[in-house]
Amino acid sequence: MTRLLGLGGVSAGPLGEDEKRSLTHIALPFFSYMTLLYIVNDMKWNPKVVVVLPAYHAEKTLEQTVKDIPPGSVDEIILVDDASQDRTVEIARSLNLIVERHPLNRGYGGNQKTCYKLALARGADIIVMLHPDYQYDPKLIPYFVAFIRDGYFDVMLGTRIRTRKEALDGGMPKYKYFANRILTFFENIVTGQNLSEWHTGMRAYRRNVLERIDFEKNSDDFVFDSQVLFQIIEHGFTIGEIPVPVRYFPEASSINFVRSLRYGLGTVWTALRYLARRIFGIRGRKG
Ligand SMILES: Nc1nc2c(ncn2[C@@H]2O[C@H](COP(=O)(O)OP(=O)(O)O)[C@@H](O)[C@H]2O)c(=O)[nH]1
Ligand SMILES: [Mg+2]
Repeated sequence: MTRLLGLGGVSAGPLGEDEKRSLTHIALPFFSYMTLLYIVNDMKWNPKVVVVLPAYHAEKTLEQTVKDIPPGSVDEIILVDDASQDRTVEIARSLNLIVERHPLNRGYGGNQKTCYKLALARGADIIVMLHPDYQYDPKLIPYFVAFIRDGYFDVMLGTRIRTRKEALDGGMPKYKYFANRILTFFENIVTGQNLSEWHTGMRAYRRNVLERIDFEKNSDDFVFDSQVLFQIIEHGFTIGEIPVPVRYFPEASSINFVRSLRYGLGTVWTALRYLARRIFGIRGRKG
């Protein structure tokens, strides 16, 4: 062995006392430390990441959405089709997604219930919910996952609203923007949170969140999303936010004014029930 470790220079032959000491004092601790680092790194949590796509008439946008999910960033992709009358299921199968189909239309909340049940049954550790309408940027999925995997938050929300100009220039209809701001202000006051928006469609959950909250009790309609957030807060889970660029185009936004209004009123009702539980300790259906 070349005696590089020796203090007295490089020479061949048996090790001297100084060199033996260097070996035991420097080389051994160094290699033990490196081995330990390697083992700890290897033991780091390697969660099973499952993306769920609650789909309804998504034939035009599904492929693009799936293609933008960074390769290697997720383990499985599940699509639940809510009895669409277009080629959503056919395209999903051609993309090798795990596909489940509702024989009858159940609604957006009902669709998510199936999504989460399937993801949990398949052993998902982190579940990312993404609309297959190519509205939210799927390339950001690894950031959602990292915050949960590294223990910062239990739930991550993608926020579309940083400035009014950006949201409106991006194509968010004015009435949706203002309704979102007013509802979000109200929901923050009621819960003591400081979320920039409560109505995003891109979210990620740690497994135990979905196991603990009773999402099955929630509505089958859009208000499911609001009910889930109140349940999450009631259970004391932490929520983080990530800015997500969004696109608005006809296929990415199908909810009309009347459905939005119903969603808004349902959200206010959910918030009031939460408030009543907090103030009066009223027991009842959570959400
Ligand atoms: N399951 C189900 N999903 C629906 C229905 N209507 C819309 N969606 C889905 O709900 C999500 C949000 O709707 P969208 O129109 O994009 O809302 P917006 O982007 O907030 O204007 C989309 O992924 C739609 O595919 C429905 O009747 N049933
Ligand atoms: Mg949309």
